[in-house]
Amino acid sequence: MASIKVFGHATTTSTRRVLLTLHEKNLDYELVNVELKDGEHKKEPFLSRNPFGQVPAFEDGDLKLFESRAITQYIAHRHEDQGTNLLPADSKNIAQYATMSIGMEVEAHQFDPAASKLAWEQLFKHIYGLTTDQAVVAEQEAKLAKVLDVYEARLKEFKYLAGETFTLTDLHHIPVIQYLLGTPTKKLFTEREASWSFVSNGLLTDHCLQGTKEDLETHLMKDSSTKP
Ligand SMILES: N[C@@H](CCC(=O)N[C@@H](CS)C(=O)NCC(=O)O)C(=O)O
Repeated sequence: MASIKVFGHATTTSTRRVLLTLHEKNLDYELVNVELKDGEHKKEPFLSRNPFGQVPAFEDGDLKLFESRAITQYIAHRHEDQGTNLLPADSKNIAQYATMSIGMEVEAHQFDPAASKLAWEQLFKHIYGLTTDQAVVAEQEAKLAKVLDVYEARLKEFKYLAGETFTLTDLHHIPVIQYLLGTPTKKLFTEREASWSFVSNGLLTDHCLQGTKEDLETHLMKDSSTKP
């Protein structure tokens, strides 16, 4: 039995952030499905894992964690010498680490709020038979475009968002970008040359969740009440 357990739902971007990290590290794990449509995340026993009632939660032996980005950092450090290195080239270099941290904060607080709302409006609402609110899409695309302009300038200078090597900063973006590429918002990436090269070459060819892509599509088709 795997000592690592992820409590979450395979369609949600936060759960996928953790699954992707485990894949990059070639680690065995068990995904314990938390059925959001039945409200399992808002009651016990899940609330004992995350009192805020959001997926994912995580267990490695006696250690219990929640917050996807804290979990990915734990995995990246704990298994630093295994699979893809997800930390700065010199993980003991505080300046390099701080640069990666800035990227992770920007993803969480600038990129993800707009990107997740766009995925919900255009992809998940569509699947659930709800109507996309185009005013929300326009508003969130304007916000996302500003973030991508910052990324574009950076990616003209560096291969990845935190420098010349792939790190957690880049990985944290992948789940929602994979969703957005199936929506008209894809244009925000394709019309920015360096960003599109980064997404289409660096992120999605080398580091996407190949192993569970089909599972994801299956889940999306059959489960019609799970928010991203
Ligand atoms: N900051 C949290 C966010 C978790 C989160 O928003 N999870 C969503 C799925 S992506 C969720 O549980 N949504 C259901 C809800 O909030 O009721 C993390 O990164 O783990």
